[in-house]
Amino acid sequence: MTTTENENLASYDEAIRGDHMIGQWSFEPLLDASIGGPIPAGVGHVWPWSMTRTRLQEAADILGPAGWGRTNLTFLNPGITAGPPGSTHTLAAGIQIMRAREVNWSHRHTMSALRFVIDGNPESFTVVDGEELAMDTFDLLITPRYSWHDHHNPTDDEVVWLDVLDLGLTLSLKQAIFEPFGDESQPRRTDAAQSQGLRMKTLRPTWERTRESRLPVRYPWAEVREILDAYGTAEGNPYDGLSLRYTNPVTGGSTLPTMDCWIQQLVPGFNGRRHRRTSSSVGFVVSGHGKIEIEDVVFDLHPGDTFAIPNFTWHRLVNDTDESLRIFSVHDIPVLQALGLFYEEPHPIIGAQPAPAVPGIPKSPTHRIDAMLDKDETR
Ligand code: 1HN
Repeated sequence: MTTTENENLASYDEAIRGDHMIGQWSFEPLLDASIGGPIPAGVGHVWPWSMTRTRLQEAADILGPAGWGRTNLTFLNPGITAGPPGSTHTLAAGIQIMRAREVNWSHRHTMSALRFVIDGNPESFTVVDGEELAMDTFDLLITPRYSWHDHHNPTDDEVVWLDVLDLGLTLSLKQAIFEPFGDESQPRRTDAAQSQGLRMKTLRPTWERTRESRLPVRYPWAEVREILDAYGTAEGNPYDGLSLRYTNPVTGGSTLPTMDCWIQQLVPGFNGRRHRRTSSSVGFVVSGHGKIEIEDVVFDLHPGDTFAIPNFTWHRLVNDTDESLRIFSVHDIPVLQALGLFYEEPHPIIGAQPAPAVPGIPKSPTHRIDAMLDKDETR
């Protein structure tokens, strides 16, 4: 284009801006920048436990009992400077403390939330839609979108947890709704036979429709640890190690419609391969030590550290110690899967492998039983 043509176009752009329009050609820089994949939002970052815990104690001292609020500090991604606040563009991880004898008043919101207890107590609990969920150390408690929740600590010890909300997602979709309950505590279900928890087991009432979403689930650590122990020294896959998804106990699907939770066990010597996903995630070191490499930055990981992996950034985990490294993590994968936008490099990893084959079936031609198998089975 000649200088005159350029000037003509520039003044035309300005003129149509006055009529609240933009030309397709103005998107070219954005389109060019998106060749080969989405542009990551923010940067890889680690919030070390020692700093986090100190800051949380300061907040507890300055604020006094939380009452209707929460003594919560949200982790902000240093590379996200515009749009909703968060640890990634969709997820807000934070650290929260409940003082001895404290109650955090009931409210609900369209943001889904979950709590991974760091320093718990079987007598402290959160109430989700009338269900009491104990907050013991390393338990995972789910607060699905728009469920009433209040937190209770009847003990003499502080309770601390990591919470993760789909804050950036819900805010950017302009779907935030908040409602205070108007009282300290919501009513709790007194009839045990009416409990949702009872209906999340393998036996369910024949005469009822099964509720599949908005379940107030508690995943007790004792059960998770038992399962991790059962896998023993299994290495899992070369990218994520032994990575297990907390499933919806009724459907077997994602933990929440917007967020998947994982527990990972990386055996001593695990040297993860680099990969990237269109999803973003936050992780929390439950136990052990290691390293995470995000793009070209290597961070040390210690128990209690929280880290953020932005969408579509190359990353890998390493355990260069002789003790297992256990990581709890949250991913916005279900949202992208639902929209057909989930993509991984260098190749599909999530759900890509068949389940273990039935042992001992002869491969002779007389056993052509493939038609009897489910699509995800091999013989
Ligand atoms: C919230 O309601 C809780 O209920 C925790 O514990 C953290 C961060 C942003 C907005 C609402 C809670 C939150 C939050």
